[in-house]
Amino acid sequence: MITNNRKTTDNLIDIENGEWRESLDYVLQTQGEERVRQLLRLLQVRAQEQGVSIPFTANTPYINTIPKNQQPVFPGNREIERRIKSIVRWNAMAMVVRANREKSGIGGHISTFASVATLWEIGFNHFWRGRTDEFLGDMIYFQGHAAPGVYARAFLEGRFSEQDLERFRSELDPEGGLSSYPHPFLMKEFWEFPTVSMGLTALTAIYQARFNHYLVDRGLRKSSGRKVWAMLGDGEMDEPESLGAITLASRENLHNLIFVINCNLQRLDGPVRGNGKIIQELEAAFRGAGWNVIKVIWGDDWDSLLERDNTGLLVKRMDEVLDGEMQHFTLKSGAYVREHFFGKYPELLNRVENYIDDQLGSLTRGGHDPDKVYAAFKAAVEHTGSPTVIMAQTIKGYGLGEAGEGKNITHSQKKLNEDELKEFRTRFNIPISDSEIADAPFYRPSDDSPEMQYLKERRAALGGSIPKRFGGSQPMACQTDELFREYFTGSGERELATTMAYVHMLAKLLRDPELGKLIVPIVPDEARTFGMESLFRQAGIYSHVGQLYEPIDKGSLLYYNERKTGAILEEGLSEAGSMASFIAAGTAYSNNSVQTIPFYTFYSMFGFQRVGDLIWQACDSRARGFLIGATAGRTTLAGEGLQHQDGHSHVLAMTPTKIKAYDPAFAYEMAVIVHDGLTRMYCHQEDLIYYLTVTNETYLMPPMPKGSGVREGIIKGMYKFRPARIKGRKAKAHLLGSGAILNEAIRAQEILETDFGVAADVWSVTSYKELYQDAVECERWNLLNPKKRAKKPYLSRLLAKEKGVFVAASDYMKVLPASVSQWFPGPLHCLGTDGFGRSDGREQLRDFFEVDARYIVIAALKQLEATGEVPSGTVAKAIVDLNIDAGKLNPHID
Ligand SMILES: Cc1ncc(C[n+]2csc(CCOP(=O)(O)OP(=O)(O)O)c2C)c(N)n1
Ligand SMILES: [Mg+2]
Repeated sequence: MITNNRKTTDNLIDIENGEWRESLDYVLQTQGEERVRQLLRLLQVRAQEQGVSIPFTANTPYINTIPKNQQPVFPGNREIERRIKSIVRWNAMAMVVRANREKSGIGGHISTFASVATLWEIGFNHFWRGRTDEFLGDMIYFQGHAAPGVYARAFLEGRFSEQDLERFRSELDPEGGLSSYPHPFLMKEFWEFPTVSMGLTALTAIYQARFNHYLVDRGLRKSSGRKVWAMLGDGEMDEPESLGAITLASRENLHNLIFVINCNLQRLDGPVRGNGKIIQELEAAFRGAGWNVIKVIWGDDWDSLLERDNTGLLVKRMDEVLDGEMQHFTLKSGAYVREHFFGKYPELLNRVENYIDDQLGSLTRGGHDPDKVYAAFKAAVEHTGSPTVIMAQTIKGYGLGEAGEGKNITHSQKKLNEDELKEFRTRFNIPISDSEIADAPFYRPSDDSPEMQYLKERRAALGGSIPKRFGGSQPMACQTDELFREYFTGSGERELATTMAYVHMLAKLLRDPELGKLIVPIVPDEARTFGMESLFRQAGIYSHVGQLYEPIDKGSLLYYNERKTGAILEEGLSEAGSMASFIAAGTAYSNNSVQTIPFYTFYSMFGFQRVGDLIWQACDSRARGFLIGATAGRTTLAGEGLQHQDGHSHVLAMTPTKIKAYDPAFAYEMAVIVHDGLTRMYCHQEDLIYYLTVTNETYLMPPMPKGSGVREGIIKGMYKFRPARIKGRKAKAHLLGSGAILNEAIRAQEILETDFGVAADVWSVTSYKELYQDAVECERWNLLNPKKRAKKPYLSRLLAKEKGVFVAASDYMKVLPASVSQWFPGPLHCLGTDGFGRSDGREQLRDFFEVDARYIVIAALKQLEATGEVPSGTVAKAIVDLNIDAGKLNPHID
């Protein structure tokens, strides 16, 4: 009886469900989509009014966003495109296999491109436009470790020879090789965007798309409809940077941006979400953030099953199947799919009773179906008002069969044995005979073959081959130092910090009729800290929509002024986003044919150590521009303590070779350096990045000392700032200071001369990195050219005639001066700020880190005592006289 009652209830529910569904179908057919949305919204509101809470879900069912009946007709020749794709697949695989035969362990990836080939081929044949005289081209960020697929296509297009492919990952071959991943630094005419540090692609692509709008809004480029495509991996989306800026993309209505996430459900070690569904998780995140989401999950052969799914049971099964289970459905037989996928519900099992096992075993994924992918790409390029993300389900290692298709080991598979090569060849129908197969030869059809004709015709129609990196835009005329002269004369009676001088200089450059329009000031919510708010009004804060509200401080001179033509990229609290903007602006000379000049000003602590990988990427991108680490110096930034006081960014700046790092003390030094940067980067077109630290300690800015070597010394890293005032003494010390600590060296000079009768020269060291690089260059040259006259490092030449002892003090770690100690003519004592910062005053900090004038004095006396130039006991006495606590905390360990 109970069973019968339940059955009746179930029946009624089924009937009711059917009626609601039919009503919806009817409304859709008669009144369209918008009316359906209205009604659903109405019901949702009504339910809420009655206290029925509807659980939030940003997910749509686990089916394709574009149903079969809305798919456009595929405009290409499916058969020829499949042939081309198969050949690209073969060559991409063969180049990795052969590279690893040649050099075991050289690496490379087969399975990623195998999964993404259809997505890319649809892009290459139908969507991705190259650069022409009229159009700058679309910007495609290729998933980095699928690079063999791009090389293989370039080979078919005749851009690379067989020998080139043989030299994949043999870059040091005398003929040059193909780099492992996309590196503009290594292949500057080919790759445009370095993409292989996971997470940075999504971030940089978003800011690139925004920067393209910025250029148009500032009047530097015409709107052209170019798109930014980021081809991403599903595992890669776990990097915080991947999702970290997606709300910016929707907020800024970046409909010029398209993400394509290759959802092969696997990463390196195993499934991305074995216990869940990565596509659904990402869908919720992107929809929540306001993106247009297009899911391409199932291939064509599922359509008829879905069309007959009147009860929604198939969709329910699709919704519940886990990604970890999907791997089984790839690897195992059709019988397994029948039993475990459809077999969960008897009704579903019935629906496939007319299917043979082979059909069920080969039910395709959306990302391998050209029609579905084409439909998604077309919808994405036509979409307006928001960015689009396409999530395409694919199979990792597609086509590798036993060698790794869908297996957890597939990411690292680099070798195929003869049988596996044969299987691959047969599956993709590549005309290579059994007798040749063992060599995994490359294959290119003849030029007059239908495949080659088609491929060339398609690329010609889309503006030529991609990727292609362009060298640059018109060099800027070399600047005289006219703009900078006012800084050479000193600040008179006015105390200034180098940050203030820098902001003054930036404001001046922004006002310059030639330079001003090219300068891109970037700042992450720290402009007021650096005293940059005067630029708000002068240059404006960029906002695509202008300012829709009246700013609260409108009445003030320095009000928060947002405008469409604003120059300042105020990125909010995102150092990573700011760096991404820096890269976009710093590569505009190549990627946008306009030579913009970024000045990215940030809290120096949150530069190299926070976004070091992006700085590395900027160098690989061949970006040019100025990085300004403000409120720098472990002891100069008082009060802020351990997490803010930077005493090591100059050490980190040693790592990327293309960074020129300076720690200027005075406004004139900064002026000389900025002038040099403008000249070398924008007039001589050198791919460099200038890093300058500036501080907030105010003091009098002296005029530039006279003498021919000063300017050269500033650029090369060191010059004599103030010679000893007492002459003819035996005891001689050289005090080297940098940044604000130069003032301590000047005070130490005074003490040494007045209290100890020791003559002391003061030197300003603007860049230990420059000194170091020059010296190691000379050493290297001397090593390799034993018969030629030895070169002398700048540092050795500068100090050749100097006698005495040397003390170097800076606000950075001791390793910085220690890196050049071997080129000093006498003993060098390094003082520096190793250790964690403290919140306290400048004076206390300099005592704590042992970098103030007193420590410079005792370090000099110590060495002079050792050489007998001051009487023994001098240091001990000085420690007492100068009130130094020898038992104090040790900054290195405490
Ligand atoms: C920051 C970073 N960490 C680690 C790696 C090494 N790595 C390269 S590819 C990869 C897995 C990528 O998986 P997924 O994004 O899903 O790409 P798929 O190969 O599956 O398409 C890893 C861990 C890297 N390149 N960058
Ligand atoms: Mg993956």
